[in-house]
Amino acid sequence: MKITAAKVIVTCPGRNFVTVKIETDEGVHGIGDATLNGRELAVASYLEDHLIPCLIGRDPRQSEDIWHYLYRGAYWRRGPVTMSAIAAIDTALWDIKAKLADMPLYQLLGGASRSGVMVYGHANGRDIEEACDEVARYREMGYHAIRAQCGIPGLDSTYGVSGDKLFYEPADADLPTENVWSTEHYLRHVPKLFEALRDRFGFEPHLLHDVHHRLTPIEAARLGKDLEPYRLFWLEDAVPAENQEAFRTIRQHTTTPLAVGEVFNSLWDCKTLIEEGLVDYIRATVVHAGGVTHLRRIADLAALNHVRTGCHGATDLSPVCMGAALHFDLWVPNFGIQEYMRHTEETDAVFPHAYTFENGYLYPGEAPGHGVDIDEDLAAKYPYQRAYLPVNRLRDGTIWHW
Ligand code: GCO
Ligand code: MG
Repeated sequence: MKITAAKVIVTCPGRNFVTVKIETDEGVHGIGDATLNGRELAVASYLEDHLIPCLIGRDPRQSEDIWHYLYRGAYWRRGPVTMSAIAAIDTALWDIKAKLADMPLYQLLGGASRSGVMVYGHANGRDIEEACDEVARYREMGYHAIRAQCGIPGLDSTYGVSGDKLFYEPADADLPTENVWSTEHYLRHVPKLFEALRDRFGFEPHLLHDVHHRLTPIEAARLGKDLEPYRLFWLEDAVPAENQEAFRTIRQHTTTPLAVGEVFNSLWDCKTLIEEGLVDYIRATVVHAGGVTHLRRIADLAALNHVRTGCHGATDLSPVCMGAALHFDLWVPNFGIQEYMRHTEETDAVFPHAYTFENGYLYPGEAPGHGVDIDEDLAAKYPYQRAYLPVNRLRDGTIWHW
């Protein structure tokens, strides 16, 4: 069996997505997500100019060998562009392999370890009251786990708070927009949000919060402590995580569970965090962490150290990534939770998929492969549009983490 053709499809049904489609001499094709928010064309070029020429003629069933060929063969290892490109090919190859076996991907990985995939949704409001009302709306939709963010008095805008509630989209402009940040205002306000949420909803719903890398370790330690009475499911991305050892400071001071890793692209990015038990949930996902082949290695190391998975699932991860992630989630023994930000109707139409939502759970479906395809004619109607994530500045103008 041979790979006969492979191509990259860039489409913008409301936001940009990069998809790889691999075709074979047996008529079976597979697709993989290669979207890297705000840097989409770099991955498209990496695929078209550097990886696809190496694929033609290879046996698509040798996904393990192809992964190492692309990873080690480049000499230049890791990094988000490289790993998203490898991930897309790997996802497409697993899709092909499962279709050949006439099985949903989760069966090929080892079968279902649970009946459904618990997901969390995003509730946000301009103030505490609006955020509480949004959490109520998610409860009505059936969610058992909800991430809560709210506006901070004294700041015009902040991460995670948007006008369009269901389809929050941070990559919002042709050139980066600028937000203003104050750690002091934020640290004073966030505990009040969770106090109000627990007062209104009790301790039954899982509540999560994303700091989006904005604190220093000692500030994060203080926030974790302040939030302990409200029993968060997790506190996410408390500090930028290039320096894994920095989490030791946070860990020494608080029992609030910690999640990290949506920007990680390899096992090496989280090795110390996992081996020292410095976090509770690892957020790496299929598209940015080298595909199913590499993500399962991360999950296996995590399992040895009591760390569970919590795959990133924002709208910039396409339905193709979501489909593959759900098969992974249904199988992975140390599953924690899956993020689920809904895609727009336009996006869902371009990517017909087998997965479904019911009562707070997603189900990957029983279609052979990962269950997601691309309507190429429809995709062609939405040309690429440059879009950037915002940048963040302190009130004196200093560039800060976003
Ligand atoms: C999340 C993330 C996203 C990111 C986005 C960047 O937890 O869902 O932080 O909102 O900002 O995916 O591309
Ligand atoms: Mg996040």
